[in-house]
Amino acid sequence: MRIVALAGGIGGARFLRGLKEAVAPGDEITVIGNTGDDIHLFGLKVCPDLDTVMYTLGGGIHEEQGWGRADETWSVKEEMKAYGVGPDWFGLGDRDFATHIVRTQMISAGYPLSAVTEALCHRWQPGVRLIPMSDDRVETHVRITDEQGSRAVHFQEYWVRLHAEVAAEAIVPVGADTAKPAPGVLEAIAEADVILFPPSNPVVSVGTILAVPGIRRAVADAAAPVVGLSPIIGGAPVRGMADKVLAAVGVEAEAGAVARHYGSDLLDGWLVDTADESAVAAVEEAGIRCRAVPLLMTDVPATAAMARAALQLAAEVRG
Ligand code: FO1
Repeated sequence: MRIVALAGGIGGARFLRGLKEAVAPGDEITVIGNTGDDIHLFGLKVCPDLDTVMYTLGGGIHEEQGWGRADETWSVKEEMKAYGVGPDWFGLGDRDFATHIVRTQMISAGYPLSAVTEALCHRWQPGVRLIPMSDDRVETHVRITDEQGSRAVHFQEYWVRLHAEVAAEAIVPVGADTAKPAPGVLEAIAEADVILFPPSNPVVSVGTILAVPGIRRAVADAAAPVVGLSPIIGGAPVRGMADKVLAAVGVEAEAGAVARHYGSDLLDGWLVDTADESAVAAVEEAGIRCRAVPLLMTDVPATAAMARAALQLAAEVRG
């Protein structure tokens, strides 16, 4: 079976670890990774969501953080600070720097991001095919108003330095409108037997992938059933601050509202947590098959059970 997942960062990567446990030998998983979180720092291109998937599935992730490497040291970061060269609010560790140096070196040599990602994955062997949503530069910016007035800040500054504490007035994936799907993205979607939306951020992760011209249409037209898993449980995001960016696009932080935000033209099925059983009827009325199952990714077996539930719902939808 060919499975395609549109994944963001921490939630997406953790789900994929369970999906790998749940699938049968011979099943192939293709991950279309969000690159809107990318940031250029110290002359290096950092791809947080691609790296989180690669490190999580490759065994190098810092488990508690969900991002960055395990067993990190911070000498380079400390030396940059000693030179007074910022920003110092984004935690790049020494091991992680090596990934960004290799990536930037290959891009400078003319390799597209998709080829660079494939090369980095040769080392990590994530057990999935990881393709960036586009080889073109897309960087999500957030419009805010604070004591410095109304301005746009890079998503990472909004997320990491500002802790999403100020209201997001608009979320803009800069460059998305002229970006092209990376080689293999549209083909993977067209050939998929199942398409999954993991419990990633529906606005800045899955939403950004869908904003690349051609991808939303490809998913909507795909023969494969499309099943998503709610990143919102009991009216709040499990992790991260998805509710902050949902508000920016006028979507209530509620399991059923996220399904309706994606819409029945995209989604055939939607899993909500058992705490949100009451949302099932409204999602079904919106034309999306809905089931309530435990969605807390407490460990790999729990996540594998979620993934099996999603694959089961896809089979039901396919009929
Ligand atoms: N998240 C934080 O909350 N603080 C950090 O200092 C931080 C550094 C960082 C470095 C590399 C990387 O790949 C991810 C990093 N993240 C950090 C997470 C990142 O902001 C998020 O994972 C995604 O962009 C949102 O899913």
